[in-house]
Order: sequence, then structure tokens, then C-alpha cells
Amino acid sequence: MKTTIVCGLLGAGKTTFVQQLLRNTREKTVVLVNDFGQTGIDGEIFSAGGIEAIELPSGCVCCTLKFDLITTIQKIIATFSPAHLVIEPSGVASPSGVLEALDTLKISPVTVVGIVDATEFAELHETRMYGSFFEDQIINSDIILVNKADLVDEEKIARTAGLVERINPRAIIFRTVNATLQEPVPAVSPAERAISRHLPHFRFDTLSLRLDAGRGLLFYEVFFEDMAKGIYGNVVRAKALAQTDRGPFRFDLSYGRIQRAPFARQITDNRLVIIGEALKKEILLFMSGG
Ligand SMILES: Nc1nc2c(ncn2[C@@H]2O[C@H](COP(=O)(O)OP(=O)(O)O)[C@@H](O)[C@H]2O)c(=O)[nH]1
Ligand SMILES: [Mg+2]
Repeated sequence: MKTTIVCGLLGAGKTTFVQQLLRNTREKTVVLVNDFGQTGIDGEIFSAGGIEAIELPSGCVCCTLKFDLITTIQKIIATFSPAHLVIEPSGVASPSGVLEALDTLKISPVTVVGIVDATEFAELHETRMYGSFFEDQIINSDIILVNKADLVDEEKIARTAGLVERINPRAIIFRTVNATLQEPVPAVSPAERAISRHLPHFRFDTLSLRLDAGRGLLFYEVFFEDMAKGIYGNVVRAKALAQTDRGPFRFDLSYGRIQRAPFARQITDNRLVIIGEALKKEILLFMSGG
């Protein structure tokens, strides 16, 4: 079984990449997702697209969940015997923890794909806001996508790619829109991987909520705009799946940018996950109707 680990910060484009990857494959593939919160939004996105997805409970795979990760992978092999296992850990996870778990299970070959959001990477790197776990993601990647190339100018893409190359000169770097590669993911030799090191990571506040039914699209639009404005604290990333008066929708907020798209399936429980700092949890709970 070959394995691909897809890492990158919250909202960088990991789920988008996995969807692209699976659209272009005939191999039996299982996706293992480890997201924040118990709301399972990424799992729902995958299964609505007909993708076999297994969710690890909330928590971070690189720390407390390593044992769960090992037993879940063993179960996946026993149940599905896939040709390809794709792991999307949460955005703050360090891939080295996942690499250690795969090593324990003697699973190979393993490819690590790192996804970098070109709209924010250079600034984040300069402020070192997320500390070193974020470099650990780059250092351990074999292939790095400098993604969201549609949202930045050429100068910024070049600067971002330059930074990434300096952190990890061995990685193969691509510039992408919607995490789409024009060619198959190149094969890499695991022997070239840098020694992984497990670094402590930045602790975010997270909140996962169920939202009352019967709210219109406008409610969610205003709610997401207010989150982007900072009314509920410093929201780094939020995502929701909700049934609105105009049908099922998916909402994403990532570093101040809101995206909204119709969802392929009816949504029976409306879910919201928020990751950030100094979140105003009581007001958020009140807004959700909970
Ligand atoms: N404009 C633009 N949006 C993107 C691109 N890649 C991903 N997105 C959007 O960014 C949001 C977060 O993507 P997602 O794949 O869920 O990120 P994840 O948290 O890393 O899994 C979604 O709304 C995507 O549609 C891109 O290259 N350009
Ligand atoms: Mg995701």
C-alpha cells in the first residue's frame, strides 16, 4: 500500500487537493481525515463526492492520537485493503508524528505533499506567528504546492516559492490553482527524506457547533462576514455545512476570505467549526442557537 500524507495550514487547500487526486485515479483509495472538532465536515465533503473517507476523532494526530492513528490504519488495511491510503491531518499537525506512526507499521512508500497558501505564507513566515511546526511541515514534504496562485501576483508567488525552497531545498515545488497538478504526483525516494523531528505546535482555540435549522443563506453570509471582521475574536479559519433557504451550502473562511459554494447533498444537521485565538465562545454559542 502506498501512502500520501497531505499537510499544510488550515485552509491551504488540502481537501481540495485530495479531491483532485481522487478524481484522477482508478486505484482503490481510502482517505483518512483528522479534523478539528467533532463535526466531521471534511469527512462529509469527501463522502458527498463518493470518496471512501474514515475520520479520526478530534484531536491532533501528531500528539495524543498517535495510538488511535496506528489502530485506525490497521483497521483500514484489514477492511478495505486499499492500494492507496491518503491521510489529511489537521492543519496544525506536524507530519513527523504521522511519519513515525507509518514507520511503526512498516508502511512504504510514503509521499508527503505540503500545501502552502501563497496569499499568507510569506507574511506568516516573517512574523513566525505559528512557530516551528509550520516549518516542520515544509521540511518533511517531498512535494510542495504553492497554492492559490490565482489570488496573488507573480512577484509574491516567486517570493513564496523562494522561501519554501530555502527551507527545503530537496522538495519538488509546483505553483497551483485549486491544488491542481497538470501531471501525476511525482514518485519520490523515501531515502531522501530529512530526519523528521517532532516539534511542539501552536495551540489554537477551537469550537465546533451545531446550528439551528431554518436559517436563510443571508444569515450565514452575514455571520461569516462578521467572523471575518473579527467580531467574534480572531477567527483564523471557519467552515460550515448548512441547509439554507436556497439549498445546502458549504462556507469557508480562511484568513479573512470567505468562499461559499452549493453542496452536493442535503444537510440534515448544520455544522460549524471555528479555529482561532481569543474566540468569543459565549456569543458564538448564542448565535448558533445552542
Ligand atoms: N481562489 C482559490 N481558492 C482555493 C484554492 N485552493 C483552495 N481554495 C479554497 O480554499 C478553501 C479551503 O480549502 P480546503 O481544501 O478546504 O483547505 P484545507 O483546510 O487545507 O483542507 C476552500 O473554499 C477552497 O475552495 C486556490 O488555488 N484558489
Ligand atoms: Mg481540509
